[in-house]
Amino acid sequence: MNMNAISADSIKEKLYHGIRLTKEDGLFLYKECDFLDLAKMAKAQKKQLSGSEVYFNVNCHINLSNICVSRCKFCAFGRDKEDEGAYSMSPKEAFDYGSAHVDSGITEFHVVSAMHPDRQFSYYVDVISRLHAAYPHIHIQGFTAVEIYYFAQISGLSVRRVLTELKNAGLGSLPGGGAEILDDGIRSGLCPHKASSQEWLDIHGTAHELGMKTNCTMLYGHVETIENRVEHMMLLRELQDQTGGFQAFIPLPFLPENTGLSHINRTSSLDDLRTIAVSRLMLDNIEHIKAFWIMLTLPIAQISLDFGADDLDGTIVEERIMHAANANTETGISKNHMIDLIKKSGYIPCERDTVYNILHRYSEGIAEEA
Ligand code: V47
Repeated sequence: MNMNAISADSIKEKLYHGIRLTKEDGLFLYKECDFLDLAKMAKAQKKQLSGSEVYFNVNCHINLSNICVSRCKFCAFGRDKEDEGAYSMSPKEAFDYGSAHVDSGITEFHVVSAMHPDRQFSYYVDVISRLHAAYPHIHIQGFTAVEIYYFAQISGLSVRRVLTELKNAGLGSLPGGGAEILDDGIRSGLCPHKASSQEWLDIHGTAHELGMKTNCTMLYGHVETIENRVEHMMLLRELQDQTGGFQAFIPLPFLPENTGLSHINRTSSLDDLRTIAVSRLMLDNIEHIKAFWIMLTLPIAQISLDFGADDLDGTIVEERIMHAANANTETGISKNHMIDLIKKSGYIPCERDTVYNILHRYSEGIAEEA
């Protein structure tokens, strides 16, 4: 008998003793592990980290523009300037859009744009400054690392300086987008004009050094292999060992409709749930795994809470990037709907702010664990 063979039992044993899983363990979990064994292990890890709590926030996405010079193959959102449906908000329009949603109790503006051909870096600083000056109590999470990289290119400033100026204007943290798959072979086919894998990682490392928390994502279900996915997780884990600045990992299933890869089938729900569970087990140093319901759909996001996820993102108000690729979900849901979904899964809904301070625990009617 091969004593070194990987099995669900050998992985359980490692988890029990707090031993870090290897790349080979990750490949086993993806390719061979029984689905329900995997779910059990991931749920146990989730319970150890966050008990019965499941987090969400009340946020408003502001997508400043869809005019983009990058035109990544996986994206249905980007347009050329002269294309039908191309838009770009002025700083005032962005401010008015955000302001219109302030009374609904949001605690976060989630500001993401595109690599716009003409906007100067000062435009982005202006947008953040206006929102922050008027609503200093609302956290602004904004600009993926690829946007930060682009701002450095168009301004001639260093990444550190770009981040510092945005932080001084009121930017609180960075979202996790733009990571796609951290493999330059894959990136050269998928998004050749964007920051490389190392540049993406370095920008997050710099943000962490500047005291800004960030999230990280993985876009999966296109041309990558399972090996690419596990290696992607290990690169994130490595950076997190050094900086501790990642708050949450968000696996994003690729939505092929209206993209340059529309011949690819949408991921299966089994793959989505397996990816959530594997990430919970591999990313032992990232506290939260977010099930982004906009792409997973609400029912799968709800089930993912038993596969290791502990966060359902936000109420969102109006999401545009995924809906350009026919996400087949609402563009936003109410807070009560979010609370109800989490409660019906047997978990305690906890409204959080962007950096995971708990604002309200909705524990009525839910049994607390001893
Ligand atoms: O980087 C674009 C992805 C990301 C498609 O940090 C697509 O909390 C699937 O980063 N199918 C942007 N995915 C969104 C993002 C994000 C979303 C939610 C929460 C957070 C967070 C961050 O969306 C892009 C890309 O990976 N994306 N097009 C598509 N067709």
